[in-house]
Amino acid sequence: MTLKIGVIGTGAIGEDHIRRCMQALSGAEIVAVTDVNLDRAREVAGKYAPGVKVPDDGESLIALPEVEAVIVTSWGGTHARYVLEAIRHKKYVFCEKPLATTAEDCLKIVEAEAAYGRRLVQVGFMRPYDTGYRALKSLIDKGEIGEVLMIHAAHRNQRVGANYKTDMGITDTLIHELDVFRWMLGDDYVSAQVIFPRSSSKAMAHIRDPQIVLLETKKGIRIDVEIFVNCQYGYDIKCAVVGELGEASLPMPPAVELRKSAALSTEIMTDWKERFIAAYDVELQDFINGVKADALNGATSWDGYCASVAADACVRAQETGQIEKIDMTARPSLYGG
Ligand code: NAI
Ligand code: NAD
Ligand code: ISE
Repeated sequence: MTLKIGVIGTGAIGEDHIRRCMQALSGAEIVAVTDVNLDRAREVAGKYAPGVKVPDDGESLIALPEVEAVIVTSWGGTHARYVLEAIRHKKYVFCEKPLATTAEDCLKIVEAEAAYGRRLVQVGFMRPYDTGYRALKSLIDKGEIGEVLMIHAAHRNQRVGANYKTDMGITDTLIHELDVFRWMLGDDYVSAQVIFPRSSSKAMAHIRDPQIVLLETKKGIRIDVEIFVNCQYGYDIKCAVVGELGEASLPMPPAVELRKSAALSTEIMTDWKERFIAAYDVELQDFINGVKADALNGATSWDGYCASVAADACVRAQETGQIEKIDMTARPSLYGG
């Protein structure tokens, strides 16, 4: 059986996921796409899925009888309403991160899914599907570096567009770390603080960039993450985990070593689409297989909620300059509570 998917939001990652479903993965086809910019939706459909339906809005797409599962790749602030609508229609939904831009909206999704009684939602946190993070987690789980004490991490983008705001450093960018560290450590956060170093003159005047986020977990692990989204030189994701017996670091993606002009160099990627391309492929194939098996894997609505509770605290910390507490509601039994 070929899974029939509808996609809401045909921007950068929406287009890439449509290409993925039509050309790289197996067992699925795109049958409908939409975007607030309908011309953009028609353009992307014409490129990868000519002839598919292009309904006027996300709600009409979700309601189409032939759409068996939905992929939400519109802007973060629109995710909650489409995920809730998909749950209302009892349809499986893959929602790009963040699940919603506030914990309050994530909780509405958790409650709607828990009331339905079965998982329908997979959140697009792809790092747990990345071979580098998996190797790092496996080494930690085997106790190779003893108990984890600290993590030093950095999330650098070459540059961001004019619509990017300082809080998006948290809700759009840091959200990946907030998710992947919970998964890697099997731990939850208790507090967050944000520190602003001198701002880069390469960042637009309306944003503060870089920023440093300090997190504390229930086990007492301390994590510092540098968010620097106009670093100029490339797309660079770093993560060093320090334990009682040693330090383990996220491997760089493989790159040719070039010896030339009395220098040794390796290329650094500039595009997030390329950096995690294999992880996106495995993640979305896992969604397709999960829908067919009626058993989803990957990040749950609860994981999306937990990341957003921490993100909310970080955004508060940006404003107050204080250490902000991170408190979560009780975990519903659907998610192992
Ligand atoms: P984008 O701006 O390139 O594309 C978003 C598209 O959604 C635009 O074409 C826009 O017109 C459309 N859109 C906005 N509101 C809509 C609505 N109400 N209904 C239908 N369409 C709507 O943005 P990009 O980079 O593709 O990001 C989209 C989402 O994917 C964001 O939530 C972002 O956080 C996430 N993302 C995830 C990545 C990952 O590594 N997992 C990487 C990049 C983005
Ligand atoms: P699992 O799927 O049994 O999940 C373990 C726990 O981790 C669950 O309680 C779940 O809620 C939590 N979790 C999953 N994704 C999370 C996330 N993004 N953030 C926070 N918590 C998260 O354990 P697993 O075998 O480690 O698999 C994790 C995912 O990776 C699965 O979806 C699995 O299908 C996939 N996977 C990928 C590969 C690969 O080669 N890339 C190999 C095996 C599994
Ligand atoms: C973008 O939305 C992503 O998810 C990228 O992975 C991240 O690096 C970038 O900062 C976000 O804006």
